[in-house]
Amino acid sequence: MLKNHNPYIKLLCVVMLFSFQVFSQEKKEIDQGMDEMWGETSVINNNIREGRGKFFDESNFGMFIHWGLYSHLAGKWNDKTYYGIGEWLMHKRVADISTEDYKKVAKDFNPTKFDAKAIAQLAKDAGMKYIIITSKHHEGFAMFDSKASDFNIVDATPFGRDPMKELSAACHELGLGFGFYYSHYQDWTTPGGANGPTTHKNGKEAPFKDYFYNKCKPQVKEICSNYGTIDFVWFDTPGGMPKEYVVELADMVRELQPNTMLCSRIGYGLGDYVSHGDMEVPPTNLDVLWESCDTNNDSWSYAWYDNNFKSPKEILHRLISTVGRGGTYLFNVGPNGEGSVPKIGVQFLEEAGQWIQNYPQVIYGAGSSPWGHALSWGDVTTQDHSLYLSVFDWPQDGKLYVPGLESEIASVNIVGKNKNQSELKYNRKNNWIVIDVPFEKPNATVSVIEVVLKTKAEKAKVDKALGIYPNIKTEMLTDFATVSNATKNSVRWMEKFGEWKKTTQVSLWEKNGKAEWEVNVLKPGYYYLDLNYSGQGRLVWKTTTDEGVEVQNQQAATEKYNAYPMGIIEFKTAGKHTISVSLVEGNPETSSLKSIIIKPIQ
Ligand code: JFZ
Repeated sequence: MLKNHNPYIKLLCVVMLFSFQVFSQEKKEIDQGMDEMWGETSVINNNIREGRGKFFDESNFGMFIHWGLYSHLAGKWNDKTYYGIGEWLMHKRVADISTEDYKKVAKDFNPTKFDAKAIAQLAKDAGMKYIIITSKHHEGFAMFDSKASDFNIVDATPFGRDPMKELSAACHELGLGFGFYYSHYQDWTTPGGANGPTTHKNGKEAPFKDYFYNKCKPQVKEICSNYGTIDFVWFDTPGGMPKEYVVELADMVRELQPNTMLCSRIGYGLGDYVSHGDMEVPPTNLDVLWESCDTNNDSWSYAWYDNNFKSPKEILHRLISTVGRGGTYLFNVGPNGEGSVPKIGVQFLEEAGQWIQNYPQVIYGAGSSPWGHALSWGDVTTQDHSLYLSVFDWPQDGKLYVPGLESEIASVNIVGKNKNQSELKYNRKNNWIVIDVPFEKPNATVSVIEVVLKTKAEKAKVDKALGIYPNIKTEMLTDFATVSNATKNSVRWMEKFGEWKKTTQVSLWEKNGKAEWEVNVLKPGYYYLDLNYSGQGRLVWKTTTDEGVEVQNQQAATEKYNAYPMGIIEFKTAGKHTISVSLVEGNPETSSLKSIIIKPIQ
């Protein structure tokens, strides 16, 4: 199964394949339906940063677009709203629309407000380097001119134009990269497609190969032949697709578009980079080519009720942290049935883009954080000799604390200001750097401090232990804990349909079970201690330090993770310490620890 010996890829694969766990019966049923479809998508055999991989590796920010017939339905069928990811509306677990009824919808789809140039310009203004758009999603409707199937936007709708021709041209004109999403395994309206009709119109059985040779392969040939250079082909949900078909598809794409990048969701390790689909940034650095796809509100495709748009600051936070973890951020918008991108989403993207214009060095071509994880006030990206400290929570007391930085420093300055005005004073305390910063934040959204080192920044010498800061709280996830006589695993669950949440937790506590963290304390003294966990009834937890300090308390528990105050913990001396947590009373199976939080007392 695994030809690649990179331990991160193996770890990812193991986590993805074996750790799905869910909470309620109803959720379990739905999850299994969707899990089956994913297949083995976290494995790649290629990990190329030069040649065709260079553009992807350096861009770090792209636009994803989910747009199709479902955008016209907008999450509603027969006057009923179905909440969750809108592009799944037709599916039997959502509105359960028949193929016949769904095909009729095309007659009313007329996105006259679609303006390819405006969308490409939006991507460019947002600081994105390419666009990847759905050419055909699971429901089978082609958003391009297709000879292989007349269930497409040119032949089946009053619109009659090929918007993909317009968008690919607009991207090429603006110097943006361009790529297609294509659902290669699932096709819910085509005989033989996964989750689609199992017989042809004449009643004859429809095997997968009929869909593959009549539609999938010819359509992929079309998208790889008729739209100029394609930088990405983003296949999705390989599920149980037999390997020989995936190989045949990959070979054809490589021949038609030798410079295209394939994401891992093609299946069988045939992709060039790993795609994470969790709508979130992983906690630790990954040393492979990878991307995190995320959406600007809750659904991927347009839904009439969904206006929970991520703020400009949230967009920047997720983008910078993704780059800090060594990845690329693919951020989705969902144009509506008329073809336009919802206004709030546009505004927030433009604001994020204005910030990036002032801080391009923080994003483009930037390397990962030498800490390997986020810091309590923000995150770090690197370029040559510079560490860029992006501060999301600006300190109130004029001090920015940087834990464990052991490399020699040439200078520290505020980015975005005149060089000689912006140099900052700093001093070393143990292995921390304490930077004197202005009380007023230099940038209203995200301020950036540049630490110029005497060595290459990505390879800076850093003590990776989590810092306990004098002026900001630190949440320590169980991802960073060493666990003994208990089980650490990754759990995923859906909230709204198709909206995945994920966390690492420690449960199944045995005798002497504990989760232990190594921390780096700058200032000795008292701190508040909270524990974040789920469980049943009331639980008693005990937290101890290497200095013999003990905090034990009882609090309530619910099936959702929640943070509860445990009391005050004391560090008697500065420097490295260990903190360990164990369960004293409560169901050892269901009591699940997610993180511990240490807060300075003010
Ligand atoms: C898939 C699609 O089913 C969905 O409609 C959307 O297009 C999304 C981008 O991709 O959903 C997935 C697939 C894989 C994961 C999560 C959602 N995953 O591996 O975590």
